[in-house]
Amino acid sequence: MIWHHLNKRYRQLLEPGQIILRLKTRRDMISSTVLWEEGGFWREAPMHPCAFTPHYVYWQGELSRETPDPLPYLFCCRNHKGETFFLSDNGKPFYYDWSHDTPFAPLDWVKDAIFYQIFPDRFYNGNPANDPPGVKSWEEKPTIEGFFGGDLEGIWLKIPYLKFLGINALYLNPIFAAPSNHRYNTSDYFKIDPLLGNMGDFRRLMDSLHSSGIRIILDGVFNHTGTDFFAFKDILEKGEKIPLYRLVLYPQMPRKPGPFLLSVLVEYTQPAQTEGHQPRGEALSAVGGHLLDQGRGYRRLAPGHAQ
Ligand SMILES: [Ca+2]
Repeated sequence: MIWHHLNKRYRQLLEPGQIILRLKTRRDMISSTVLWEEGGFWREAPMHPCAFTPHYVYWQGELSRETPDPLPYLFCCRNHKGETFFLSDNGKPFYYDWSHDTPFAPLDWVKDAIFYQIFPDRFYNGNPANDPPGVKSWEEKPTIEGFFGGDLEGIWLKIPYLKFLGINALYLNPIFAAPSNHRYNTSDYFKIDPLLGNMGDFRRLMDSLHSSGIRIILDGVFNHTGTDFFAFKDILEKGEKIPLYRLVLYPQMPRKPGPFLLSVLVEYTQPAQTEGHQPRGEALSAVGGHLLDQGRGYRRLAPGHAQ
């Protein structure tokens, strides 16, 4: 079996004209090539295995496109029995119109990074004073909605342990204000969740991590908000009369806020007419700028997720 999907996991632009294509096969395939048409001729480039799972191989091939036209391509694979298989789009080539895609340039330092991921509520409780009522004891069984009181001070206190592990990069699940323990339902992108600490705690953590040679990546969740986000509450209050927003993922008006996050993407369509409301791109830059104001740099990652 051979799989190829028309998304960024399977085809990606490194720079204009430099294209990566990926393929997934069962492990009995021993070679794969990508064929593409350029100037009326079909060309062929080898693909190399880039990842393995117990049952599958992911292959990757790179090619240079000399024209901005959509790229016609298909794949050829051979298994250990010498049998040849082709993958096309129902008998026709796949087409990749890359002219509107943004190139993705990998960060050099990531190649040597050893990451440690922290779910802040569950890592270490460094400051019991900011625990919520009903906080669970550390030995209790985790639940979907329970809090254990982990916080930024706890991470700061454990920096020596992180250094001992030999990591040099930290990935934090969301730390901005949100009512859940996972904090993927953001209510305020400019505020550290009070259960985790404050901006002073954040600055101290940044300084200590950086002086320890550890980089940090924050999980910025911008493709949906929580039900406490001001714009979402505005929609619930004013309903379809509101002219300011356009619901993107949910064309129907929500009937009620869910107990969990509602993936409602609010797009600012008339920023000039309402004071204090920003177009989406400017709003995201404002969040980044807010972090920069703390003396830190930021870079937007995962372009398909946080646009
Ligand atoms: Ca705490």
